[in-house]
Amino acid sequence: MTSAKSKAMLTGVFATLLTSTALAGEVNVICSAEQPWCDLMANAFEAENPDTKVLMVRKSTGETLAQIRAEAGNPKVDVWWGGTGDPHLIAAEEDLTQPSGVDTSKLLGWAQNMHDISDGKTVGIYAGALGVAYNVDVLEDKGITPPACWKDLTDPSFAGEIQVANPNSSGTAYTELATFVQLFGEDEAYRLLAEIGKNVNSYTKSGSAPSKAAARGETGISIGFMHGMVKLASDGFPLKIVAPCEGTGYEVGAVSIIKGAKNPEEAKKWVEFALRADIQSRAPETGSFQVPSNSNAEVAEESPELSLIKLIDYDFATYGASETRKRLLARWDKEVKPASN
Ligand code: S7P
Repeated sequence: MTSAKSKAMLTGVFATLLTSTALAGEVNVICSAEQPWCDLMANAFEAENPDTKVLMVRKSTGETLAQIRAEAGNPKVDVWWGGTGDPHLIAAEEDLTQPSGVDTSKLLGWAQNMHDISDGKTVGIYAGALGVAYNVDVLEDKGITPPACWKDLTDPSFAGEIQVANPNSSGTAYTELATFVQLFGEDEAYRLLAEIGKNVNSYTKSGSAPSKAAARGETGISIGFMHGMVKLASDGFPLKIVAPCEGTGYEVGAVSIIKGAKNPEEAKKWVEFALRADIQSRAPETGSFQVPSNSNAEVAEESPELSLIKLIDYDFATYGASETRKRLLARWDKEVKPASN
């Protein structure tokens, strides 16, 4: 082969490589839902958008907030999908996310509310109520009476039996902390949480871990979202779910586009995709039984019926404010964490 000819061929190969790199889009997503749902979303998005590669990692909500704070100015992430709404609202307030410009007219009121209070920087994708689960076999074997109320969890009969996540890393546990403050007032909330802390065997990083541990019988009781507990019970684990007698808080899971996202078009496409009724209706395929935010999406039979649960009027504007979270977490670190054994 002459050098001119081989040079021409190389140029051709090189040009093809360059063109294909330039054509292929990508979207970097942090997923704060459960892994199977994250995987379904990534695969379904790629199937519809064959030119776009989804690069996804799964992280808890508090961890994600810490990452996007650290990367502000040079974001590596385009979209944050899933996870409890308060940290999404905090990211919006701290100017870490940007308005998506999506149509929210098909969404239920609680999902639009997230959009309204964040100036369009986040939007609700699902809702779920907080509750308590217990392993029937574990409590029966130990002769422990199951709890019915939040306050019951302070009872010494539950010593070493309760597992819950750490609200610094977990959105689920932050929802619990904010729920206690709204139900009982701040000082009483911390007193109760410290009392419960004496019965806690572990503060986990992820919010779904305690109920998985309770399902396996590694702990008697867990605090978490009821939809996660329902999934484990429907898988056959001996879990019973309690809607605490005092009432309970709930999450509005959210999606946000990171400010300065390197792939803004793909990011917006992702948000539109995530809000679609047909896409939200697929969550139960992965055992995700949150209530979907699109009014035309199918609600799984297994999804806890929120209207039958005594829900508090969760104040997202207050508990999704940066200053509130900082103050509540500092107090939790000082008064609750050290109380555990
Ligand atoms: O996907 C299940 C779920 O309960 O996990 C999310 C949660 O915020 C992420 O876990 P962390 O508590 O570890 O942050 C919820 O939004 C969602 O419903």
